[in-house]
Amino acid sequence: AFFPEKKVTVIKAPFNGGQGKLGVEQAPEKLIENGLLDDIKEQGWRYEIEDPLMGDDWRAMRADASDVYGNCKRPHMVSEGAKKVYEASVRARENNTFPLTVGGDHAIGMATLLAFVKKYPDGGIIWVDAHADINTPTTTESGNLHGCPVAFAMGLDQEHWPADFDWIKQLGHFINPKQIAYIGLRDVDKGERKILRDLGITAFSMYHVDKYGINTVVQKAIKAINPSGKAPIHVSYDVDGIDPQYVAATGTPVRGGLSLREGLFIMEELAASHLLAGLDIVEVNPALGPTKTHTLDTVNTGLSISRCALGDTIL
Ligand code: HAR
Ligand code: MN
Ligand code: MN
Ligand code: MN
Repeated sequence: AFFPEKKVTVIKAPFNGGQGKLGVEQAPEKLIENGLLDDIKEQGWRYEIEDPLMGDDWRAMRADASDVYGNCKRPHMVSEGAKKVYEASVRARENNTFPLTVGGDHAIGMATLLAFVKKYPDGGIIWVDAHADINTPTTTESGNLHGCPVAFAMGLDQEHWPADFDWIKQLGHFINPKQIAYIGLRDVDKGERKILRDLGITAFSMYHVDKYGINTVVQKAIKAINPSGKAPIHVSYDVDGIDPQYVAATGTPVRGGLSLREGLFIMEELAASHLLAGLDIVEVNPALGPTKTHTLDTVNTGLSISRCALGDTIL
């Protein structure tokens, strides 16, 4: 087992700089209010909390209109947020605790992935999402950096990176295209499609989920990123991978997503494999539910993802 002490580090990442909508920064508190920590305890884990973004004036950083580089919106803010989440994630990895990072928007995924491969250079990554989040500063159409974290973690298009991200170049490690697999894709930009093809990245869209079924897709994904069958696996879970009928309170909902059960099965299966070694839960935006019920459904979906991840046994 990777976590003999059964201890979780809950990394709060109330970050909103990777996209345009306010409210996503409220998610860590909302998840905690609704029982995240009690769930962790009930499942037999101890926990500690890291709050790496505390103390900085993110509101002011967000308001700084000069923080633009080419197409990229708020590169300085995103870099600062990612750096702090990276440092907290590295600490958790050094202590051999299970990092459960709660966003915030998905821009912070670059940080959790980079910390994961620092500890486990041959680890596998599963990215559950409607989106591929592999735009580069050159390909991004929206300029929102939550659409780019995988490209930064891979070191793609470095010539065009804002200087704010020099710290990533200096780490001396990136993730490798062979070590990541996607599940749930259904809204991929043209430039992203080309990157996925050119780099031969394993990607299971909703088409594949329908064609093969979620169990086969998860097995194929694990095999692709973890040929030895022994490497740890980190999951970066964008809740918009799940259909908006269950997850309405999110910034970029896309119809035709994973059912709630398919979405939870992914985590149940990874927990059962004993390979799961870290989880991000991102893009819950409590401000965006059309009704309170929608928001609560979304928050509860996030909590269910966490419980499935930490549950050793299913019954
Ligand atoms: N591909 C689009 C872009 O780059 C949309 C990205 C939406 N991102 C997230 N993360 N919600 O998955 O802007
Ligand atoms: Mn800067
Ligand atoms: Mn998404
Ligand atoms: Mn995402």
